[in-house]
Amino acid sequence: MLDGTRNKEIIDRQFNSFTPENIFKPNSLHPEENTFNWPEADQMLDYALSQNKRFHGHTLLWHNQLPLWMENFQGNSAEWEAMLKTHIQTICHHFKGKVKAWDVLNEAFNEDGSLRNSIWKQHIGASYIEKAFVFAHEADPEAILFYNDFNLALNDKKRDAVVSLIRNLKQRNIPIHGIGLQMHISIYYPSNVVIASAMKEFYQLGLKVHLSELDISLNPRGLDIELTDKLLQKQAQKMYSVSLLYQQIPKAYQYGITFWGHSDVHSWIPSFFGREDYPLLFDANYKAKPMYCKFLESL
Ligand code: 9MR
Repeated sequence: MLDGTRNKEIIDRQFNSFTPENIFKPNSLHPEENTFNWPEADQMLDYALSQNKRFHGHTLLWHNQLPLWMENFQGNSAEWEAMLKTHIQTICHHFKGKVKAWDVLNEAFNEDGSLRNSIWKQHIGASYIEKAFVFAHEADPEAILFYNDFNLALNDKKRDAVVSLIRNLKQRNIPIHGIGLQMHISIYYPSNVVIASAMKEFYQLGLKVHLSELDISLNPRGLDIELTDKLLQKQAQKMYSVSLLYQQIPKAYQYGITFWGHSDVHSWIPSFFGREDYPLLFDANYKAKPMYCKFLESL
């Protein structure tokens, strides 16, 4: 039986920043063209703020978790752009002054470095990216705006594509302030050297670095595993190294580390990949794992 009190206690006591895993995504916040769904989102946000947490909005745009009406939207490119603007600005206006930062755009690139053929690219063209950042900035000039993606440390081609996009946006003064390096990593890879050099490449562009969506898989290949202390210690060590490397970034470029959940029982990984795994700080009984202890030790 899951202990709700303990769950709440962990959330309240152990973290200083809050990111909604799903309810700020387009299908949840904007389910029909003229309907925005605020109550659940407001409730979560108000709770987080009442506990003095920073709130990170995830995510204004993505190719997944889109509402059907948006996928089926009919119109020319000007109408698509107007729809994109309304989507972004209605949401940013609603949460203005409360959501500190937004993942404006999530996972816009393919693994080979080409731009994903999302509905936005198809109907507006590649310029949808700069438009999205400009729209968000117009609606909430104080918000810190992020591009967020996975495998940016592991995959040079994808990282190079994102770096060149960001360089281009910055040269033209498009408001982009941070990079979310999704840390869906494992005890085996990417190496610490590769993670450190990816962080450096992005902060040297003048971006705040967010180690976002962190979880450390013990079983990336989906084998039959036995959960041994040795595996848990390896995971703890990886956490320790990543945290220390992060702290070597100049303070002005540190935005924070976000875990993709707190207890193994809530992780997206086992059900999504259909494998046994234990990627988070607390076990299924909300007991702190070695990963938690080493993380604390690193701070
Ligand atoms: O953790 C999220 C899970 O509950 C959802 O079912 C899933 C839907 O695709 O999205 C998960 O979160 C994703 C995040 O929004 C973007 N990066 C990848 C994450 C894991 O899929």
